[in-house]
Amino acid sequence: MSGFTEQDRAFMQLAIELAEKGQFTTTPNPSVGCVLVKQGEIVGKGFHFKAGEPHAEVMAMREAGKNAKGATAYVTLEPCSHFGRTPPCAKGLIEAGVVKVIAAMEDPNPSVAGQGLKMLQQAGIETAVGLLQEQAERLNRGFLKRMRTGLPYVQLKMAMTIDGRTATSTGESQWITGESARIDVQQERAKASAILSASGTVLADNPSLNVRWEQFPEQLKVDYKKETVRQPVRVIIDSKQQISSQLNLFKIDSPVWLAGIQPRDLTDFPANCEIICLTPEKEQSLLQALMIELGKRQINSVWVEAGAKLAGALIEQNLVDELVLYIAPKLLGDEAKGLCHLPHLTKLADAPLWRLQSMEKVGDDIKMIYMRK
Ligand code: AOF
Ligand code: ZN
Repeated sequence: MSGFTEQDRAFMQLAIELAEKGQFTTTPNPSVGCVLVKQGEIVGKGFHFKAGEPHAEVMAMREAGKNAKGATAYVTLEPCSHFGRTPPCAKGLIEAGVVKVIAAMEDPNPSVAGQGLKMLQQAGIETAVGLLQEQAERLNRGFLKRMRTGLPYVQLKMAMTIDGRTATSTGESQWITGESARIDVQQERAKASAILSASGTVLADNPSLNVRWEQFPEQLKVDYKKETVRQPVRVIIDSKQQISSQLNLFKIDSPVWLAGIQPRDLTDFPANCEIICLTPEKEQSLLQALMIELGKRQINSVWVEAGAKLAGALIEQNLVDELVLYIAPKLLGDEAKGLCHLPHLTKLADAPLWRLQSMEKVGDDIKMIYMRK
């Protein structure tokens, strides 16, 4: 017996939909939604838009005004108990006279971690946790992984043919998937804190690896305005220092972090470029050291767009949380380039296993999301 009613479920569903409105902008903070309900009527709705700006509960309380007194709050994450960039929401809810708080999940942020709920309980407010928790977890998988492990959530994007090829034998790859899939990639990039690639891919394709708002579907543009576009940090693994300042990467005004093991003189580079000089500890790979560093830099999620080598290395080192595959209805044959380079894999029993999370049609292509088993 969960103790939650159908009505509770519907209000939490609405809170999750509100939280989704912040999914392109809140990093390094989580996306959070809040609905205040009194006698079955919604009196306030809110969501967290951006780090530094008010939390979801504050937005909902502002809308509710005096009506917050006696209301039940449905929040997708435990109300915070700490003074961060903003004051504690739990205190705000107490002062507003809210009588009950239903949270989809606890906040694993060590500054909160149950303290928000405790604060509410000590003030005599009834609390409940766990309503639509799975959806709430999925919404903030980046933030949650970083809070729980210190590492970012890694999504490896791969666009391929039916036979798992990414380019012809001569290297032609533009474009494997159709326009709809490429628009979908734009939205996925926009949700990520960082986009990761390697110098080989950047030198071959000269990509910008940015978010192009113009390509978003019209219905999304209603909530997600051009002026609010947040460009993810572009992280490029460039151990051999092959990246030059002339590349398209530097024509976009958002940070580029070049990761390697040597310091580098950046005199010729624009101000948006920074070096991440890694010193992996014993038994630690460069990629592991990079992920630890990105976590320290508050990167919640990493969207990887790279070639077979980096894809293979990330998989081999167990650094991928999610595969995002776009499969185009084309065949390129076995001379064409493969999806990921796994040279050490010789036994079937050693093949990394994945669990299908979702499958949908995007234009003429199929999008499949697999989670690491
Ligand atoms: C909430 N409601 O809407 C959000 C919460 O620096 P601050 O003040 O923005 O605090 C950020 C932390 O607060 C963040 O790491 C997470 O633990 C929590 N986020 N909490 O009650 C919200 N965005
Ligand atoms: Zn808060």
